[in-house]
Amino acid sequence: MATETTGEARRPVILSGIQPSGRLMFGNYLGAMRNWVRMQEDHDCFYMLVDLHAITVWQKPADLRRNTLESLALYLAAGIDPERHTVFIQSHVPEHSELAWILNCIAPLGQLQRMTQFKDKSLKHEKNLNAGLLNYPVLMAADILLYNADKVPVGEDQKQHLELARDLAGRFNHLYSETFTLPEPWIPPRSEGARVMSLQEPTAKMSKSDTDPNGVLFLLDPPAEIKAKIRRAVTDSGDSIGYDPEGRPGVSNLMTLFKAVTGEDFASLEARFAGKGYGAFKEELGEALVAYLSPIQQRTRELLGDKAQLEALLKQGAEKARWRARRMLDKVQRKVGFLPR
Ligand code: ATP
Ligand code: LTN
Repeated sequence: MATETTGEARRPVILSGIQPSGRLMFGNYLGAMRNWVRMQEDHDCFYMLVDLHAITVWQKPADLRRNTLESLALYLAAGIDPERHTVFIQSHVPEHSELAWILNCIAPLGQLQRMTQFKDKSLKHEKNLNAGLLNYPVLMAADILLYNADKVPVGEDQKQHLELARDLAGRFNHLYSETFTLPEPWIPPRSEGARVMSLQEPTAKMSKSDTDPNGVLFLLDPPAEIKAKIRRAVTDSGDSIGYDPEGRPGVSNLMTLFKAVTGEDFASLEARFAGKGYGAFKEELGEALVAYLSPIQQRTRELLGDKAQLEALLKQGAEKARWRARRMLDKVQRKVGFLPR
């Protein structure tokens, strides 16, 4: 693990980000945000909104602006502390794009073309098959390596991108000299939300940009909507409650949500709802989700009421991040052979 020369013991660095490509949903929360909050105790954390990544898919400018600010408010409402840690918008720190360019020049094209997300998104966005979609994971590697992050808390879908970040770090260290820390992914267990599934199509992951909003539980959905979405959620044939993600993905997904918001384990849920059918289970789950999300929603609304304060926080976050990022980028540029400015 790299050490800083400040004299203080270095706390491990955590870094992660979410795309403001839509409104944040429960998969983002369980796969990422909730763990970010927990990791703040004993780590030095960098949490971003990755707007440069978001525009690899067409974003209406007004939506991008709204989603970025709303997501920032949700980060804070969920418990992220911008005073003790660093919260910022990716495009406010131009060093990310600068390092991404250098890493692009050592990234094997074949490996980028084999990325699952690239293949999926190219099929989905055939009419906007841009180079950003291919280079997406290189920019993500730049995000991580700029801060020498030790651990990157993400959902399961990001595992392959983390492997690329490690490969690029290793390749740069080998070509030039020891520079970057090799980052480790930190992925929660499946039963705790590493891969929350769509409520309408439980074999596909829940995704904030899904074209069917019924499949997605948005963090800011009004209570009546949350309950209705859970009532309409696709379950499996049969009517018993049992955890089996392969065989019964629908009910297992709902059980994961239940456990996440109440802490009740699967055995207890199975016993308590035995013989009661899906109806009673879904009603209780809807109530539990509303109870869990209401305080977060309330706090988000309050924060969004003071835009000037959010903007001031962002300014402060960008300054903290830039200071760290600049030092690393200077070192990298020197090693590559660029003349100092
Ligand atoms: P998009 O739909 O625009 O591709 P997304 O909703 O899939 O976005 P991202 O912004 O790509 O979300 O991901 C942000 C974080 O949320 C990542 O750590 C990712 O692994 C996690 N995440 C996304 N979807 C899920 C999910 N269904 N279950 C668990 N974690 C998820
Ligand atoms: N690709 C990530 C978002 C992301 C990210 C990062 C996550 C961009 N840069 C750096 C962790 C660390 C996603 O979740 N889709």
